[in-house]
This record gives sequence, structure tokens and C-alpha cells, in this order.
Amino acid sequence: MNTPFSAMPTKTRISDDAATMDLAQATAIRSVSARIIEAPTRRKHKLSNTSLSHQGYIFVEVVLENGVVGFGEGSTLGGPRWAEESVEAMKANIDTYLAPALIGHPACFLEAAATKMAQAAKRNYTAKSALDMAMLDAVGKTLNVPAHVLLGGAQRASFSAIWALASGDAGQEVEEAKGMIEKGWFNRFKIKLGFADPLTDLARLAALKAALPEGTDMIADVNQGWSEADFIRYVPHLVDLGVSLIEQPLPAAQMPAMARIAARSPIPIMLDEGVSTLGEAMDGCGAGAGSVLSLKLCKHGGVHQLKRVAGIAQAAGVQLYGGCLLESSLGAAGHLHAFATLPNLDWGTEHFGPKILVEDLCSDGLRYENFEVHLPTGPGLGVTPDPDRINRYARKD
Ligand code: MUC
Ligand code: MG
Repeated sequence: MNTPFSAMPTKTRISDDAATMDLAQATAIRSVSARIIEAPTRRKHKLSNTSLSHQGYIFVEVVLENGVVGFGEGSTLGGPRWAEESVEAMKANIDTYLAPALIGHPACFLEAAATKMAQAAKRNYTAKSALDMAMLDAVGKTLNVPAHVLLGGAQRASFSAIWALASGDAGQEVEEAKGMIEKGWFNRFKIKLGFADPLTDLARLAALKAALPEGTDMIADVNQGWSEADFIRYVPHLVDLGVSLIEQPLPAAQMPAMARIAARSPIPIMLDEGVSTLGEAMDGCGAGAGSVLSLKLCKHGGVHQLKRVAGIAQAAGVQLYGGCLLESSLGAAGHLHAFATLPNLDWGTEHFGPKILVEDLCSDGLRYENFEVHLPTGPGLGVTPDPDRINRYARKD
């Protein structure tokens, strides 16, 4: 018979001054709280189905019996439009269902915590990933190790970084892109399409190509905005413009159509909104609905599930891309710790969120240098939410 985790011995030396103590008792969850954050962005960010000037996050704090506090963040884009969760729904479901399921549970048993959350609520992947991140942070701080060590250990210390151009104004986007190159932060760009008609979008792409240095990497994200017929008609133009990757051009539910366009496209197709669950990863990757997959904690529900989705993609020969949902340095750090443990992250990562916020939520935010974003090295997630900024941007009612 299998032994339940609660009966497993967990005697562990957790710090120099705290002789041997029981890790499960020390990391038992005493309290969970969730706050809605609305942080202004530097400019309007437009997608095919929404537009935002404030980024909505659920910010969670998990307090352990040993007094250690872990922080986590779940991101949305313009309410429940990019995916089904809103900040309001996340807060309600954390307060009512997910937090009660975790109280008293040892945060060091992260996989069992995920099982408890799965029993307490269906889907709700962003809310679950925020709690999972906070537990990971708290256990890393307890053991004085970076979060990636708890996930198998980092295989890389930094990542090639991608910036998203999404104002829809070609002149502004050219200036913004040049500024990013000058600062040494980003020299690869993802351009959001689908909120204008395809010919307008193509003219914008052509203006960017003409103004940016020869060979600048340009990725196009259509956010489900095109039909299969649109794709067939316009993909030759994207080829002419040298676009390197096309992200989720068709609606998430149209997997067979995605497989048809992927088979005929000379440019690799990336699955984004279409793949959250392991089943969707199996179906999408198995059917050849894309040759690249964007990994995001908010889609997969936590760090271990993200790694399992990555495993399915790799088994199917699908390349990996480090996706984002405009997280602050807190949520971005959660992603980087998971990404760092993967055998490969072929396309680097687009975690640019900390730089699009008027003010990052962390006082010691992620470091961007030489066009790479660097994995934090401190205990837990290795970044510290700034209490003044959290209070400033927390919803007051
Ligand atoms: C998405 O669909 O990829 C990530 C970057 C960005 O601009 O939008 C998000 C969501
Ligand atoms: Mg996308």
C-alpha cells in the first residue's frame, strides 16, 4: 500500500541555528491572503481581443508555521478576455475554495498541494499557479535555496529576452524598439497582430522591418485573430517580411485547422492559448498543430505541471518558448526558475513585464543585460515585493 505523505519522515536540517527539525511541521501553511493589484503600464498594450493600460494581478501571500512568508502572482490581460479568469474570480476562488484546502498542508509537499487544489477547484490555473509560486518561494526561503533547486536545479543562468510591440502605431513602435536595443535590454521583438485588418497589420510590420537593424528577429502574435483562409492568404507576406515565428493565428479550439496551416506554413507556428492542460498538449503537439509551444504558469497551473507540458512537447519534437502574461518581476521570477530547469528553451523568453510597468512590483526586480534576462540567485524566488508599491496598486474597495 502507498504511504500517505503525512506519514513520511521529513526530518531535515533547515538552517545552521535551527538544529534538525521537522520540515513538514515548519512549512505547514498557517494563512493565505490574496489581493487584487492594478498596476499601470507605460503605454496602451493592444491585443486582438483586448487593450489595457493597467495590468491586473492576483498577489498572494502564504505564511508558514515557521513564520516564513512566500509571495506569488497570477496575471490577467484586460479582465477575463485572454483567458477565462479575472482578478475578481481568482480572489473569490482563492478565498473560498483554494486557501481553505491548503491551510495546515506542508508547503514542502508541493505536488500534494497541487492535488489538493485540483480537488478543491476545476481549472482556475492562474489562481493555482499564484499559490504554487508562493509555496515554492516560502519553501526555498525556509531551506535557504533558490526555487530552481527545488525543481531539479538550473541548467542556465540567463535567457535571450523578447519585447512585445503592441501600441499599433508603427512610428511609436520603431522608437520603442530602438530604445530597447540602445539600453541593451531587448533586441528581439514580438509584434501583436489581429486588432487591425491584416493589410494594416502587414504595413505596420513592413515599417518596422525597414526601420530596425537588418536581421532583427520579428515574431508575430495574432492572438486567435485570423481564420484559416486569412492565414493562407497572408502568410506569403509574413514570409517576405522575414517573420521567424507565428503565434496562435487561429482560435484556440481549432486544433485541426492549426495542424493544416502548420503543415503548409514555411514559418514555424507556435501554440499559445490552445494549450493549457496535459491533454491539450498531447492533442496539439501530437497532431502537429504547431512546432513550437509557449509555456506559461497561468495556463498550466503550476511549476510541475509546466514541466510536464514541456515534457510532452519535447517528446513530440515541439520546441519550447518561455511565454508570459506581462508578469511583474515576482511572477516572471517564478517562470524563470521553472524555465531554467528545462533541458532546452529553444526560443528564449518574452518576460518583459517588469519593464512595461510604470513601477515594477519588486524592489530588487529582474536584471536585463546584454539582451538577456537573468535568473535571480537569492533564496526562494529571489525577488522581493515592495510593500509600498503593493499597497499603492492594491484595489482599495
Ligand atoms: C500572449 O498572447 O502571448 C504576452 C505578451 C504579450 O504581449 O501578450 C501576452 C499574451
Ligand atoms: Mg500569445
